Amino acid sequence: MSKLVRFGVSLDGKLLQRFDENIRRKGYPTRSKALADLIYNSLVQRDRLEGREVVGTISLVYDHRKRELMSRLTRVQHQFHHQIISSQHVHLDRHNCLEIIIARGKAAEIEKLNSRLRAIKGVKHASVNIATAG
Ligand code: NI
Repeated sequence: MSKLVRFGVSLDGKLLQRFDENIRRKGYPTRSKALADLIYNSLVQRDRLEGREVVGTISLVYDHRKRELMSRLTRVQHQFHHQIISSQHVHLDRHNCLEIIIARGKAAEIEKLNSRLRAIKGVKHASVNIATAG
């Protein structure tokens, strides 16, 4: 962590009001923390466009009884074996499973992996979270 720098921001009053409401809803302790997150996320977004190396997690929820779902999931993951570092499987209840996949590589590739997994019939939820190390 580098040192904190203070700077002034001029903002439309209405916009600031909406920003503050949003901060309250999301439970941020301060405006500074919320602003830092916004800036960070927009930079991550830019890195994504620049095709830099990132790490990401993909969360999936599915019903394991769905026909061929397990073999399809495995097939897609093997196609992305260069990107996938690790995965964890949790049996949520009698039929539903949660799978967390950790991947590293170009953001576009990780997004593509997520899309391919999401497209498999029987996958109820799929979300991707991208982060950079620097
Ligand atoms: Ni399971």
